[in-house]
Amino acid sequence: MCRILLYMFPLSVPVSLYSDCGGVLDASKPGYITSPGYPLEYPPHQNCHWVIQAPETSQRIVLNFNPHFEIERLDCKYDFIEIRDGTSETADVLGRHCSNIAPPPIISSGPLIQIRFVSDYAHQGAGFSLRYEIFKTGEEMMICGTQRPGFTAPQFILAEAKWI
Ligand SMILES: [Ca+2]
Repeated sequence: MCRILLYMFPLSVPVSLYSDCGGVLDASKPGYITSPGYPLEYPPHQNCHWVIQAPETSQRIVLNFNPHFEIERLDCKYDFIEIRDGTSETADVLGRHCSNIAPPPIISSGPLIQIRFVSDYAHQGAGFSLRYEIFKTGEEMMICGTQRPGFTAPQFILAEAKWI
């Protein structure tokens, strides 16, 4: 079957249709993963597999999904995105998603996370887009700190003092 297809579709077939999904990614710089063709309809018969890796064992990875999310529903049986907490095939499932509601942020417990995207032969959607980066526990606290009125008041006085 494969051989026949190769003969029928010589080298002019866009390679990206078959090879632009999956890979090993380094989380030391934030990046994006999308389903093939996003935000256009993903092709049928996809089986993409990504592994995202943080440089240090103490680090964790966070995935943030674009709200524009559309994967064939029906119990996430035929098309789905699945996230696992590690690289093994039996690693804990952090989420398996479909339909048009983007998952909330997903955080790994360690430095490795794997993502699978599967589609069957019929009924596609826009797919998904997610941003991956190293999870920083201090970030939320810093944001809260700068928003507190107690912090802005002294800064304001200092700024005025400079002008005088
Ligand atoms: Ca489908």
